[in-house]
Amino acid sequence: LSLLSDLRAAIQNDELQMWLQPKIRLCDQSCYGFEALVRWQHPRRGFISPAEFVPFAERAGYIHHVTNWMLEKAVKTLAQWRDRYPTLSIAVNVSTNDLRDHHFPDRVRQFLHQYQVTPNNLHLELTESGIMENPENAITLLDMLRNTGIGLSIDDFGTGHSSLAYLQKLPVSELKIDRSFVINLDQHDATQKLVKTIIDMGHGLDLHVIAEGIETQEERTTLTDLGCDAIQGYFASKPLHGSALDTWLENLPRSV
Ligand code: G
Ligand code: G
Ligand code: MN
Ligand code: NA
Repeated sequence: LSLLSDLRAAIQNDELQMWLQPKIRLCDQSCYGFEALVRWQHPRRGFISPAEFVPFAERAGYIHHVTNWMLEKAVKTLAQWRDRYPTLSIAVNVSTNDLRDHHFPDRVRQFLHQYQVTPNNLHLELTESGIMENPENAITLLDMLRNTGIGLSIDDFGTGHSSLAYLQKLPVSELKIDRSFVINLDQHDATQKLVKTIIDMGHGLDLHVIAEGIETQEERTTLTDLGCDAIQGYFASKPLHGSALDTWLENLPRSV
């Protein structure tokens, strides 16, 4: 319970941070956007991992406050980037609980309007397991979001028991292959075949396919050979914040 009041205070006092991890195209190694990852620097307890407090906030019915905070931060950042980096996207992780709220698409639209940000610069990541908990409801909400022009990604793909029938109906634009398939991919022939099948299926559905958690050159080379579109992971860059993020952005070519 005290963690909940601390989280409330953290949101009020801006103790949360948005870290950004680059998403890199494999065709030319260019950066097209970032995934936003929440971090909590607690004044007494120190760093608290989202792996700990996100599930807690979900159970406490409080996750929408975290999502709202991240959405506003992401949209504010996109507004700051408008002139210098007009094509970069930021993808915010959305909880299954957020999808139960039918006002969610309106809240997202309000932020975009408030900060005058183009919808296609904002992406939302939804986990495969979250979508499949209530696919009919998810499709209704995702249709509303997609009609606004926001990009939608299926996160942690391959771990959430997708029905292929639903996959075809989901108005998503990107599929993110879960990190578990990528670990030492270069050394595992059977996993390579599986990943190739996922990539081909994604392309068959006109989806952009990105693999997450790439840590080595060998994993990147294998994914390039398998036809994957993009990667995210420590090999390209850890999540960035503050001056490290500024430096990364300054080193981008101007016309990305
Ligand atoms: O960033 P890290 O790997 O520590 O994140 C751990 C877990 O927390 C991951 O499953 C990640 O998807 C999730 N996570 C990180 N940031 C957010 C966020 O802003 N919202 C939600 N709902 N989950 C997040
Ligand atoms: O569940 P989700 O896919 O959103 O989780 C993203 C999390 O994975 C982030 O918290 C991020 O810190 C972490 N992450 C990002 N890249 C790598 C990587 O290359 N290796 C590992 N082990 N974790 C990563
Ligand atoms: Mn994610
Ligand atoms: Na992810």
